[in-house]
Amino acid sequence: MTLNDTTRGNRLHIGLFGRRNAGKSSLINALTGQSVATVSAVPGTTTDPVYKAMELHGVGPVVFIDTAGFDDEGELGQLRVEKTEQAARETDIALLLFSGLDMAEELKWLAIFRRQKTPVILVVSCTDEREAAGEALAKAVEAATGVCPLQVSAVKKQGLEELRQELIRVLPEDYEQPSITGDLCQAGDLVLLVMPQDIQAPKGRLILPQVQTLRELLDKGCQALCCTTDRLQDTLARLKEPPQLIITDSQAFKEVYPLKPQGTLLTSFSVLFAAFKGDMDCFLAGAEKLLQLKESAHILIAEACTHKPLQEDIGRVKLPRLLRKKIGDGLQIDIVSGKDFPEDLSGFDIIIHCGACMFNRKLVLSRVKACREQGVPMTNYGLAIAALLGILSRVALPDGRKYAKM
Ligand SMILES: Nc1nc2c(ncn2[C@@H]2O[C@H](COP(=O)(O)OP(=O)(O)OP(=O)(O)O)[C@@H](O)[C@H]2O)c(=O)[nH]1
Ligand code: SF4
Ligand SMILES: [Mg+2]
Repeated sequence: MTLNDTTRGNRLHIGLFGRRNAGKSSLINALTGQSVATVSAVPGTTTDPVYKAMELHGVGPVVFIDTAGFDDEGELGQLRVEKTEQAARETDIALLLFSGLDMAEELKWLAIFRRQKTPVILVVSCTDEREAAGEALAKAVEAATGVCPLQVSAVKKQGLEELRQELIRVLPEDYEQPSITGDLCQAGDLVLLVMPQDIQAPKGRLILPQVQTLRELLDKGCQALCCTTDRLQDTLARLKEPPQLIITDSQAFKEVYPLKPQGTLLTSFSVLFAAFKGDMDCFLAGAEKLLQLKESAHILIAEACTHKPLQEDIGRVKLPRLLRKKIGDGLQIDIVSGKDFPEDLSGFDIIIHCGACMFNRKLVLSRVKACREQGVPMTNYGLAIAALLGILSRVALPDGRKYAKM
């Protein structure tokens, strides 16, 4: 990605849901003005979710998610429905397509979206084909749901502007992306980023949390200075005044903390992402719980990246090593990556999540909700590492938060 791109994780996710052949892919193509999704009269054309990022006038950077029909059948069909369910968890606004008078499935999904407080726009699709039948279906949908659906034809490009207006109308109020660095720095502040360029950072590139933070600092009017861990001492010595804030990779907390000038705040990329992508209160409480775990505990590490495990990988090697060192060798540690996340969390004593820069906030919050409902604590890499190193109370948290022993 370039510094100009909005990463997928920071875009409004608009998911399209409906039966096979409801016209989901055709509607995405009509909305984006491009042929991004395969359309055919054969039911079950779309299998895995398809993502299409674009700039939607009046809404901003969005990503449309085309999904497999939720009425898919058979063993493979069931797997596709599971992927559609996953897509629903990251959907900020759902477009629910009604394509027939038997609407039991659609009503079931409407109830799911309403339960997870996802705004839903009801759409009667292919109205050009049905003409009068489209009217009748719209009336039936209104009678069953209490909401008047939009009537849309992807082929004739009718109803698209009304749909865009409706998307603007239902935009979640709290959708405004929170800031990454919050009140920890302001325009004119010097911020030092400590970024160890180890094997995890792909050659020639910076990892996403670093890029996103750097971009925000530039937008804020801060002066951003970067160095690797081994250059930190030298970099600080060259400065006339200490920086307002040091943001380090959590893995380097131990080396950076003793070098931090007095009065300079210290935090890490993934501590910042705990608030940006997740729920800081939940993650702080989770970090506290982590310190109370016994050696017999069962821990789940969830990493959003699906890259092949690397030698000194944080989620697979460094964090488990630190956990075992601080809590005990007997710890049972499982690791999941990407969108995989168990529905049943009851066997785990804690979930430790990565910064989730690749995910949108909605998806992380759906995991937080699942943990809360099942009474399993959850924290993230940065807070977990700070807690295990005993420096959590000295790490700066955004937006006036203080770590208070809970
Ligand atoms: N007349 C008319 N036909 C449409 C319209 N939208 C889609 N179709 C047709 O309906 C069929 C299914 O369209 P798709 O867009 O592939 O439907 P889908 O919901 O993505 O289907 P799956 O991927 O199988 O779940 C195709 O033959 C389309 O040409 C529309 O607005 N009007
Ligand atoms: S592991 Fe998580 S925080 Fe790190 S780059 Fe991947 S998605 Fe982002
Ligand atoms: Mg399709």
